[in-house]
Amino acid sequence: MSDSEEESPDKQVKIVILGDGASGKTSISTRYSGESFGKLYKQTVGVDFFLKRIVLPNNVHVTIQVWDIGGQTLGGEMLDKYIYGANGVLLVYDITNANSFENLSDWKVQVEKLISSKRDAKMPHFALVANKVDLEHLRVVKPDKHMQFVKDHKMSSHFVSAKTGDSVNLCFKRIAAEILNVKLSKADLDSSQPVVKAEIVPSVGVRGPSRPLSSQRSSLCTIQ
Ligand SMILES: Nc1nc2c(ncn2[C@@H]2O[C@H](COP(=O)(O)OP(=O)(O)O)[C@@H](O)[C@H]2O)c(=O)[nH]1
Ligand SMILES: [Mg+2]
Repeated sequence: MSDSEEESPDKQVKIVILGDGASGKTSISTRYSGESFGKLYKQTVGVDFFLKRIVLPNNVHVTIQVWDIGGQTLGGEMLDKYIYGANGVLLVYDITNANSFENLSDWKVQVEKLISSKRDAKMPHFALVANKVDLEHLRVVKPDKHMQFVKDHKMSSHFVSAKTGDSVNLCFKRIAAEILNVKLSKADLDSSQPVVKAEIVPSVGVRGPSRPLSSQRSSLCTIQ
């Protein structure tokens, strides 16, 4: 399984999580960071991030950086730094809170504006993430509204529960695969099983047990 591990460096994918307060951004990232082999979570002036390694089909090794904004308001300048270099943006809403859904188009417009104002920046992959599907009985955002949004904005579509862990791994796996143009098999897509292999890699500034990640850059993880 690990025969080619030393041969090619991991691909790097930066994913940022946006959405209204209490939609479950932190819960989703905590769930994703903690599900496999412990977690390493670091707070940098209100922004939490962690790195997680997964293996996609064809032995594509990926280090995913997941960025979760802390409790602060995400102002323009802060958002700019936060989304800098992002390959993927999760727009998270709470299915029991209509406002959290309505506000997502503003989040998206803000990100698009910031990115298109930069000459060399590439538009990230956008993913619509409906969280708290365990609260189906309290749902106020109908799935067809969700699907219409996905269609209108050409996004990928995800239904998760950070509480139960339902589809959280799959969500990140699908997004990473899409960003890297890796095809997932039907079995991969159907499965809500944990990823084939995942581990948390040491954070920036901490030396890894085996090999340092050549592409770890502290500048990526510093927000002032
Ligand atoms: N039932 C349920 N509660 C959730 C879920 N995700 C988050 N919560 C709760 O929603 C609240 C806000 O979550 P949090 O992750 O802090 O939201 P954030 O402000 O977007 O980071 C907390 O009380 C969580 O326990 C979920 O999937 N199901
Ligand atoms: Mg939070």
